[in-house]
Amino acid sequence: MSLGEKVRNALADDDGRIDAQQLTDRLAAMSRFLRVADPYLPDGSLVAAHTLVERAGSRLSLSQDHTVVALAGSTGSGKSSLFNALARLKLSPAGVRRPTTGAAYACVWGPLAPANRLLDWVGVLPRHRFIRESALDADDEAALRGLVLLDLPDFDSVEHGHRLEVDRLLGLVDQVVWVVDPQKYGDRILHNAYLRQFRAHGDITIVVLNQADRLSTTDTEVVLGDLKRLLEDDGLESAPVLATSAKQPGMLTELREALEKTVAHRQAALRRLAGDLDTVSEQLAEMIGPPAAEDEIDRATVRQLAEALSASAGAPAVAAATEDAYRHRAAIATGWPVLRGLRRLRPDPLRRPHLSTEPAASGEPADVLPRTSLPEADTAQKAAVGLTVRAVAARAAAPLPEMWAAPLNAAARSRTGDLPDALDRAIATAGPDAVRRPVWWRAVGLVQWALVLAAVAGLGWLLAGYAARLLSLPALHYPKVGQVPLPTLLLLGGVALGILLWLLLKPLVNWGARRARRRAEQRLRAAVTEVAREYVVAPVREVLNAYAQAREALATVRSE
Ligand SMILES: Nc1nc2c(ncn2[C@@H]2O[C@H](COP(=O)(O)OP(=O)(O)OP(=O)(O)O)[C@@H](O)[C@H]2O)c(=O)[nH]1
Ligand SMILES: [Mg+2]
Repeated sequence: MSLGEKVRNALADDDGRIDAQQLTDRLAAMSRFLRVADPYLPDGSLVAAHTLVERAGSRLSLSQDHTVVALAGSTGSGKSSLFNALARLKLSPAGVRRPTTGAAYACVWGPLAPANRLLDWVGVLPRHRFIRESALDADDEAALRGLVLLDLPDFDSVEHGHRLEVDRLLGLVDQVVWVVDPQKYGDRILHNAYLRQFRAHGDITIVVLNQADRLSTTDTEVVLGDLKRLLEDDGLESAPVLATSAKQPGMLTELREALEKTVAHRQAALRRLAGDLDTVSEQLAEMIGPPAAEDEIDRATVRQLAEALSASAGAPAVAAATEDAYRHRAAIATGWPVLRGLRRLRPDPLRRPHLSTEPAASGEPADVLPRTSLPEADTAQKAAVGLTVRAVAARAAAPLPEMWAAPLNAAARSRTGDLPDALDRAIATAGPDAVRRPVWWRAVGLVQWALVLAAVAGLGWLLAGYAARLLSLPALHYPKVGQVPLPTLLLLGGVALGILLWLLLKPLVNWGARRARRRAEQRLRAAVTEVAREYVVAPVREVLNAYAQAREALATVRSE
């Protein structure tokens, strides 16, 4: 079979190709997922994903014309012997001393220079790198051009460092050929610690039963059957299983063909990464659940929060003071003028020191925001705020997977330290100075004065009459209204009407005072709700937003 035929055959049965662009898009989505989820999820949970994204980035930026295939297995299974036999050169020492290979060897089919950066990244010592290309057998070896074959140390070594090196390399290579021998093919460590971990990688795994030359054909069949059964248990039923011998070149044909196919497809690197991406994204799937609700934090929860915050910030006291102040100021403006003076002696409820919005006398800069000096929240009020803040977090976390509860709670509480100041400023701005003097107050005030003037005029007139009588001057003749002399009417009518007017207006004043309180309450509630949204709900929304983005990104990673 010519090289061209071989490649065509190989490509003909190449089903399920991985599209490089699609893989890159999925990896980009994984980076996005990590970027948004990283600040909120536990450190340990994202390590595998971070490692994969970094490794994939590096591998894809390096030569995709090369396929890195590792020969892995237990000590003495014949990895180095197979490596040499495939290269048809004695490159890696094989022997009876166990373990023999301590650091990986590499053989590159084709020129070494283009593969050097890849080998630097994989981490093969420069003196352990060889090339397999000669003019003599050029055509024979041409089908393997692009193959970078690695001879790994043993994973079950008495040398601890060997296992670490094997584990590191197995994380980086594009394809693995597991080399087992007739004695140890059922090894527990091999199956549990290694093959099972590769179950997502059936498409880049080949298992060879080496040293088959030591078995009869029948025994080889029996062992192969047993090995396949074990591999099925490992979840690797799709991996090809071949019998090989490093000592008989004829027993390498199948393995060589399998490697030629791998090299021709140039798919192993992509498949490896796609398989890893599947595994990692499956693990991440438990961190993402249903979409976060549209209005994640319902009005009722926000209202409860605003109520607790209002109480803790003393908003009810301000509202009550607003009502009192309305009455106080109405009494001054519309009351019976003689009593107004007494009223004035009492302090305005909204001008009490604790509600004052004037900057303190301690020389604060003039542009500081207004603030009250209401008393600090008591323990019960603080506890109520704590509860409702946690309720906001719990409400948002309800539909989400468990691990989002902690970041949501932390977000809800992240700015609670700033809450007292913010609330105080909000109340100082929205609360006091709410009572504006209605026009009718002034009108009534004028009427009251007119009545007083009338009463005073009546009194003066009457006094003048008495004085005239005392001094035996000619008597004053008072005009009469009905039977009542006008001055008496002016005096009594002025006083009586003034008091009557004041009494009649009382319900109106009370109504106005209650309305002023309700308005103040509304304004305060709006201001406090604004603070609640900014300081508690917004940080929670930020986390929910990250969740939604992470969810969208993971969906892209998992779409195939
Ligand atoms: N008969 C026979 N002997 C083999 C075969 N492969 C390897 N051997 C022998 O098995 C012994 C171990 O071979 P190595 O190639 O050094 O084994 P290895 O897997 O590289 O061992 P480590 O480097 O220690 O991990 C050597 O004596 C080889 O000659 C084979 O296919 N058939
Ligand atoms: Mg070896």
